[in-house]
Amino acid sequence: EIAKLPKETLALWEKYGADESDDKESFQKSFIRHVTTTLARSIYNIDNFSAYQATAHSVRDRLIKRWNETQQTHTEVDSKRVYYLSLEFLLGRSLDNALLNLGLKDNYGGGIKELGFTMEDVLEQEVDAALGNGGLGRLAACYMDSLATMDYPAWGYGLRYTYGIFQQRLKDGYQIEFPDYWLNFDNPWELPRLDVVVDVQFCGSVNRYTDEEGHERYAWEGGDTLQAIAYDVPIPGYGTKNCINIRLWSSKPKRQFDLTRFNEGQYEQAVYEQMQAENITAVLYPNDNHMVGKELRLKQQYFWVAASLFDIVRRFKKSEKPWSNFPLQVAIQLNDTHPTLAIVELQRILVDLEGIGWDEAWAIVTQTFAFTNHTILPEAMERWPVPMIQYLLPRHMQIIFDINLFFLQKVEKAIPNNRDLLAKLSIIEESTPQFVRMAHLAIVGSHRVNGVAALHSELIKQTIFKDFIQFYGESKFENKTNGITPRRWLHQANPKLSELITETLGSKNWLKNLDLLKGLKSHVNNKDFRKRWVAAKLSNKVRLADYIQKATGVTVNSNALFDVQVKRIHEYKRQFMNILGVIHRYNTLKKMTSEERACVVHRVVIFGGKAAPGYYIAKLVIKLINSVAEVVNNDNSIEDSLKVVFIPDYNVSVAEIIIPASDISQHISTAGTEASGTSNMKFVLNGGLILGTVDGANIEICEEIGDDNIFMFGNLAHQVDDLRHAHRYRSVPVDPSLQAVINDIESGQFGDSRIFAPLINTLTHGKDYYLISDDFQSYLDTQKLVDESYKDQEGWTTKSIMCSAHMGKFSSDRAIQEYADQIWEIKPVPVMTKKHI
Ligand code: GL7
Repeated sequence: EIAKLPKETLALWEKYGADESDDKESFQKSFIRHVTTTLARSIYNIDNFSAYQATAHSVRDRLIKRWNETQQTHTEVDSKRVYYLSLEFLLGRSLDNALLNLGLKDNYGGGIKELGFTMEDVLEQEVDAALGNGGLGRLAACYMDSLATMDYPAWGYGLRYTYGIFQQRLKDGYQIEFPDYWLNFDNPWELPRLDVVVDVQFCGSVNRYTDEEGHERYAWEGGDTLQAIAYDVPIPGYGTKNCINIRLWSSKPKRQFDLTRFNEGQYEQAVYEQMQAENITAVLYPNDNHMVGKELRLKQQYFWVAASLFDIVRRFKKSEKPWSNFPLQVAIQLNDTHPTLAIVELQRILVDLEGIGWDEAWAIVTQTFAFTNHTILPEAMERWPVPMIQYLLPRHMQIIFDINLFFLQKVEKAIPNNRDLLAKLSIIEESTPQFVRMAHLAIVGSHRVNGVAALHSELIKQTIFKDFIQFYGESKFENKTNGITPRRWLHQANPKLSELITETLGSKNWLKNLDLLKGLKSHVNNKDFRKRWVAAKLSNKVRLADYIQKATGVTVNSNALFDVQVKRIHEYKRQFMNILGVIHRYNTLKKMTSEERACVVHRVVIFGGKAAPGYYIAKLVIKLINSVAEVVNNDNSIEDSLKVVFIPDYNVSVAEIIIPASDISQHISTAGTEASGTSNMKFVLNGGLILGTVDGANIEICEEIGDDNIFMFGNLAHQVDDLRHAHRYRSVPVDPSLQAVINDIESGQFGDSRIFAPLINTLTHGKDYYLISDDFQSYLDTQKLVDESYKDQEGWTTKSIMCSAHMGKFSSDRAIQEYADQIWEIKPVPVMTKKHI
């Protein structure tokens, strides 16, 4: 109640309100203040890590100011907001990004130097926020950057895992996992909101009763109650005051002490329950494109969804608008099926708690939600056993059955007498036990469903969601091709190239309008520009070579062709095919004379990526890569013409070093399996070429940059089924080059071949599900083409420039604009600068 405060009080607030300026001296003052007060240190005992902390706190102060102004503006304007529900936000480091987005980098860089540190050393101290597995989690982070940059009123909702994705180390060439206890030191990038607490209920029972008006109602009672505590992560936009919020929930027991138990001497039991409650947000599940049906994961999903919806509904109710306005004020995007229970939860809130009739409530729900599908792999489809949901969320299970009943009644009415269709569309899979198909629930409960690249969006209509088209028609299903933020993935990760682009185009506007990159085309023949383009790439390669030396002990030559495949290790992504190709190359080199070898392009083949801890075959691929590297790197007879490295613990920060240094990167999934891929976009934006299959976003990248500038190979998606069928009649691979490589492995060239037998087995006896044999010759041929092209360094440079110049489409700003206009129907809300009251 500001209005009721005395004038003098208001004047004080105005006078002393936080005035954090952005100049060098203000930074230095705040740095020293944080060293001495926040950290309780002095000039005598401050190391790089404390310098990082003090810098981070200084930036945090400025972020909070913008964050406050943004939230106040949004409350005041009260226009429609979008809520992005994602179980993963793979943010990486924050300091450099915040400095660049806030425009503080130069002043702070100069300021910190005078204080006796270098910005580079300070930035290196930060640990990644690794609350995600791979592409899906990083996409959420890029989208938040774009939402902030484009002034959209948006919130992210996720979980504050105590342990992010595991750290990967190598022992004897095998992956071993270590816990990622990232909150070991204080985390300056979150604002604990210990006052924002939401009760979340589990188990209990459902009781029917009749209300005063004689309506039949249901009450969910009893069971356990946990608490969700909010931690807010400010996300600053680039070149704007807008600073949006990701709210991450952490679980806590409802009572600190169960006093009765305590008095009864059941101290251990009381503490145990407390631990159980904290368990829920303890760890991120480390699976990428693979569902593991653990009860704890389902609990995570509901805990997160319940807390988030309570928060969203509470915010809406403050405005005192009628419920029918809810979809005009609120858009909720479901990042994959993980938050699908939100659909059920909102229906429950409206019907059970707000007393709204079922149909009216359901109309509100379906107009509010939209759903993004990120994969067609069958093993990734979420299905939960009905008994498990019944036990944890008894009222939700009833509501799901009702949603299904009313949905199937509509289908029956529209397409009568088609029991087969009903079974196929049903949200319930009629197995023993029954399962809930989360994708079906997400489709039925949303007004829009989208895939993440053109091919993928077509394929979902033809395969996994085919039967829904019969009922809904095509218009509910659409495409939103993924994008990446050019701020982090070019400006921040590749400062030399960013500077060259800015100088060449005459302004930094391209960072907010990536289509402007096409202005580079008219400079493609400019000698000085080309020279600097090549120099930037070389210096990035030197930086990566240093990193490789430190991380693996292997020395690589920065003048060699850097050939990169970094991504989660998965059979469908075919790192196996890559290393089989490397073996082929190695044995070809060995057969050459010294003179012949003098003519070949030297290569450094770089791998990186984590395998899910339970994914045995993927882990064997890592072992094979390391076994091959061991032999190749120590074979002097091939004279440095080939090196193989596996960079451990691939994460966002490591990606920022690798991506700008790549000459060619491999995106070689079996056609039709990679929904989009997003690292492909990052490589090309940085002037790296792609060796890829006709899959995911590779296809659209090819359309934009032209097929002269990309190396595509392999069978097409529509051929995959027939090829798989044909495998059934053969016992060994059909491709002779592949068979030769298998023979090399089996001869023991890379150590005890028995280790690799299970891996080789995936190729033989009618399997080879991912079509390595079918694509192998085409892969080798295209690799040859890469070598030939690289020999023409001038031609290569032209390709490299043309690649970057045509990447405008793949900015996440474009993607977010499409979501905002076509799905969410939200408008930008520029931040009004406020006084401090
Ligand atoms: C993924 C897809 O595999 C990937 O191709 C896509 O780029 C990404 C973002 O849309 O989503 N789907 C998925 O389940 N994971 C992905 O990375 C884990």
